[in-house]
Amino acid sequence: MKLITAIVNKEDSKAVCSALIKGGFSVTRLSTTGGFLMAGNMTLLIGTEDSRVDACIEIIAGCCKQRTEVVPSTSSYGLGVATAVPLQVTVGGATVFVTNVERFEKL
Ligand code: 2BA
Repeated sequence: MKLITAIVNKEDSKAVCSALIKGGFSVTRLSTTGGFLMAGNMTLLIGTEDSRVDACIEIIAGCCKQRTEVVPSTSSYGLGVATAVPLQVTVGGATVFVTNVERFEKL
């Protein structure tokens, strides 16, 4: 068995969850915050058999888009002079980790 941890954009999370549930997967959603942009995202936990991992990732990939975010960034020119330069960052579609599950119990 595997645990799939998928960090997805908040805007995609409803569609991903619906598609995963329709595909017969069990999903837990956690509201999380990205450490770089400090913006809200959604982390999905999906426990599934090894044979269904690729199907799960395909569903996630089909629902998650890449987006460009513009974030303020400060550039320093020395002598105490600094200006705010907008920085473009490409976010997503999804960041996915697949880990082995040693033991799975429903008590
Ligand atoms: P954030 O940490 O807010 O990162 C948002 C986007 O900012 C990232 O998109 C990436 O394009 C950029 N970014 C992140 N750290 C950076 C850095 N040190 N320098 C320059 N640019 C940086 P994604 O890679 O698509 O990641 C989206 C979200 O997925 C991240 O939000 C974070 O919550 C999570 N994530 C991504 N990689 C991770 C990892 N290796 N471990 C844990 N969480 C991760």
